[in-house]
Amino acid sequence: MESKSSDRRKFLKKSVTFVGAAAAAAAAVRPVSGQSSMPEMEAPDLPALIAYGQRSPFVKSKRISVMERMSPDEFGMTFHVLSPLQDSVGIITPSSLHYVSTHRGSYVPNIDPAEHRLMIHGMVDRPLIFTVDELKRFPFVTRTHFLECLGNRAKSTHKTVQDSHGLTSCSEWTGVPLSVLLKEAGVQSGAAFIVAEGAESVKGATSIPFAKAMDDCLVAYGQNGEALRPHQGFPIRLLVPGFEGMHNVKYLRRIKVVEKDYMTYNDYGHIVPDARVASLTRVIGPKSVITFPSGEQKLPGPGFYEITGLAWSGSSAIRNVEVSTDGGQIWKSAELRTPSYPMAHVRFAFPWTWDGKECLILSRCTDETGTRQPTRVEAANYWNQPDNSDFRVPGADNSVFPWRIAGDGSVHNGLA
Ligand SMILES: Nc1nc2c(c(=O)[nH]1)N[C@H]1C(S)=C(S)[C@@H](COP(=O)(O)O)O[C@H]1N2
Ligand SMILES: [Mo]
Repeated sequence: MESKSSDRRKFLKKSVTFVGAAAAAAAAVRPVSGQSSMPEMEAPDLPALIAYGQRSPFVKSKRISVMERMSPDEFGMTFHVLSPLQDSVGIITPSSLHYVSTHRGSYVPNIDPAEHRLMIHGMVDRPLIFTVDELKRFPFVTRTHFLECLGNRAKSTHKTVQDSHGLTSCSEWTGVPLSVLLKEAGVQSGAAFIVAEGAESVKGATSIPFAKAMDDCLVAYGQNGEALRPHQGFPIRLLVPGFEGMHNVKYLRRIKVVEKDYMTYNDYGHIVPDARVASLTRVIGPKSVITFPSGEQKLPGPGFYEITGLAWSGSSAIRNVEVSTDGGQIWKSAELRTPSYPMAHVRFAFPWTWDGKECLILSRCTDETGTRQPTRVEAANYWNQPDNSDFRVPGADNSVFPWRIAGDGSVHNGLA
């Protein structure tokens, strides 16, 4: 504990140095002789900025933590940090802007990878313990996948798309297929689930069906071309493509092969009397949201715009996205502007001329299994709920979300 808080102080000190450098860089802009009037960037700490690149001081996009969702639970706190989707382009979330969901407050373990181990045991012939370097010697795969927290549900009080949908992000992950490691250990017959556990105090444990563990799960050490970030589980995390965020155990240290679904710290949240709800909490989506124009942005006036946003599904790739600019009466196909990978964000765009009148814009998607994202009315009907805008969709909320564009071009939550 001693060393952790002194590490945190060191970390804080370092980030202060960087903020200082960035501020100095912004202040020190001056015209360069002989070259138009383009200002030049200068920083006292230029070697450090070269060693590990930083963005322009003019770019301000940032994550925000949600005190509202700092939910006290039986064991501590859950801390949520939202990704600024309103500023996103393409499908890769920069690692520094990836959403964060961590139990026990904002605590992030500071793990020395040389000391870290992953143990695979339980119903296996050969219990195994791997160092991180040993894991890296196995054949790797690199795949693009989204993560989404079950807490990602829109409310009428949300102002921006960061508030309403900021608990999803998408990265290119590199790691070893979990199936390779499980085969190495020799799984015994009767294995039905795995229990995965993290190294920090609350352990972030979760139970995952064995078939999923053998299908496409990864023990990931790489994110967007470099090592995982501490907030994403450095040095290794489990990646369970398409499953609710909670199953993607960070700081992964133990996998136990077991004969049934075990109750863990995380799984207790899934004890629900309604089997229909329980069955909807594991696999995410299909889901989409418009990121431009979105809440608190403003269209300068009537004319041409591209409506753009993200779509994703926990069970396959996205096949198509439709956009409505009249509150859901007419739906037209949007264009997919990036490759559509299974269990990944895809970016859609919809060329549009705004006539300057108040309107409601929405998007909905269909995945490769043919499942279409439900409107809130469809979801309300399914759950026999009154169709009011603040009805809480049980399980994962993948309902269609509206933005209202006012006559002055300002954009507002369409549920409000
Ligand atoms: N060890 C550990 N793993 C964890 C968690 C945690 O608190 N501890 N949080 C889970 C939850 S609830 C989510 S939504 C995802 C979030 O991953 P991210 O913080 O990298 O976005 O990690 C999951 N894995
Ligand atoms: Mo989560």
